[in-house]
Amino acid sequence: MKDSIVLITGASSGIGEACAKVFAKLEAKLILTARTQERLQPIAESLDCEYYLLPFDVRDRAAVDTAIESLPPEWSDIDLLINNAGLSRGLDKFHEADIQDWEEMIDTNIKGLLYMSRKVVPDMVRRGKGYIINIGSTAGHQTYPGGHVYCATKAAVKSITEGLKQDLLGTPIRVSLVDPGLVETNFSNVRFHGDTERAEKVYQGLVPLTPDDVAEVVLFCATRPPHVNLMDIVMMPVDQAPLMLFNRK
Ligand code: 8X3
Repeated sequence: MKDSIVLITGASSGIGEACAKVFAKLEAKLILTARTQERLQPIAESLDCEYYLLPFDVRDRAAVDTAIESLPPEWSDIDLLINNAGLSRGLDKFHEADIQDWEEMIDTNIKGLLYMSRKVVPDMVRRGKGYIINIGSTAGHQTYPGGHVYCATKAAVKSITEGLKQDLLGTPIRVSLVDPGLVETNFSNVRFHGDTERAEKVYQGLVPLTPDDVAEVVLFCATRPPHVNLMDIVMMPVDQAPLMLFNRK
């Protein structure tokens, strides 16, 4: 990975931040993106590697285009795009859910990932070099009560990943999906709009994955030989099994 240019969306916390750390250890050159520079700066300063900070909102298509176009030539040949930016909002029944929550999840998890990929992948194809790793979720494989739209966005990420792989067949570009289950980050806190007590309950009585666990798998994908394409890695804590509902109340 030394000197490879790795762009990570949502790099200011959780899985994105953990990815930055593991790729920095291998001396990759990191383009870290998130909505605000202030949250990226301290993370970047803790890394022992070259970095470039690119604050923008993946939900804003024009901002995505401008940000990528603004990269200086020495940073513009992106070797690995990690589409990590994503969130969940709400766990209410479908007929009681806040439509604004839906908009935010669809705009970030689906449209943001599409804008980023559509902007970055053509150049990878032109150069005959590149790799896209999307962060999905076990929620893309199973819908749980109150999960309707969040699960749908992650199912969309799975479909988009497969579609991209289909359409890149015949090129050396690789595409992978990493689907984590319960990972203890601020994910649930964001989902419950800052209700920390409720968020903590999600992980009570079990040992969840850590962001580092997921980042190690992303790194494993990225360090396979060039002819190996890991398509979809579903990972969960030992304390989780498919179709378990947990404390999602
Ligand atoms: C995160 C996993 O099960 O909390 O995407 O939705 S879950």
